[in-house]
Amino acid sequence: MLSRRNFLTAAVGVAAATGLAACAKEDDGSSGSGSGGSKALVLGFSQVGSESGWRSANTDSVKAAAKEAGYTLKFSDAQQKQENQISAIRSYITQGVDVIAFSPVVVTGWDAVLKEAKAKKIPVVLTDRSVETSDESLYVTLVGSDFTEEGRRAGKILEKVIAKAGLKGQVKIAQLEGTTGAAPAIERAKGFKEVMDADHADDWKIVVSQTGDFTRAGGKQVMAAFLQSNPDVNVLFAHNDDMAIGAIQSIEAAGKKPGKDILIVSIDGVKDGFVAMSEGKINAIVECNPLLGPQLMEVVQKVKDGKPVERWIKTKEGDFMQDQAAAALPTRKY
Ligand code: GYE
Repeated sequence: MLSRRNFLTAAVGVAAATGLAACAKEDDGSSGSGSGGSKALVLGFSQVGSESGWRSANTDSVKAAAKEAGYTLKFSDAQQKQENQISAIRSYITQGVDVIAFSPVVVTGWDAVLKEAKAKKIPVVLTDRSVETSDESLYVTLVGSDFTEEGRRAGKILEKVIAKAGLKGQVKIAQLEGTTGAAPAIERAKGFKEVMDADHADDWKIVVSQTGDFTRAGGKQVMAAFLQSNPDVNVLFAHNDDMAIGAIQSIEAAGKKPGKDILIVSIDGVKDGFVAMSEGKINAIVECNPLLGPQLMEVVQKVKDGKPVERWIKTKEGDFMQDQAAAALPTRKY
């Protein structure tokens, strides 16, 4: 099972690497004033990519919070490729940063590079997404959401959406999955299926399911294909808002009304998702908060100082139905 299920409090034996300070620490402009003359903490951060509105908000939050904390941030965008993340992490190891944080694009395949970090005593903090590893000591903590719970919440809110729309008879669901092998794709599908298996074995069915890679273009293209192969779908469950927004374009192009002919539930709660919801095109959104920067910086400092941190620091989030969209829109921060 995914190691993120482990709630153990980990005592962090860190005290990273005084001897590593020899490396060049060029300031990339994102460090702030820091605490009076003492050397700024150097954080290497490997981001997944820039695939979605969620990701842009997350990147902005990380950069702003690092600056606010006075850290020197070395940031790289992996363009959704694991090999790019691995080389970014390797380069942070070579540079001898104080702490490495990253949001793993997929769950598997990290042990080798994480062992290299451990050998150099550089602590690793996961943010947003989890990894599967046989060695729990390879990372200190995960700062991020409970995606399985988000999937369950999507299932539960779909019950409300169906009741509200008065949809009777067989519920034929199209699922747009996130990036194949990514924690949020695996776990959101799992949580949603749990609700389906427990309470809707007879009346709900996922008739078609495929990845749209968390992007608008992916959502649009895959939904167009779904509508060809399964023109009778009446519900779309999209693992993020961007894919739902892409799918809406294909639904409209097929002469159908999103939010009416096809009921839509998605996850994230980015501004454009709320706009689509206030226009009646998305029926409900399960929030997944990307503003992890401040929490991450706090944890990074503790880890650097060798203080204990929880094994999984969860994000708090809510659910929104369509009738709340217009009122909530001006207050959305991302
Ligand atoms: O839901 C999606 C993004 O990992 C929680 O990644 C994140 C997901 C988010 O691309 O929009």
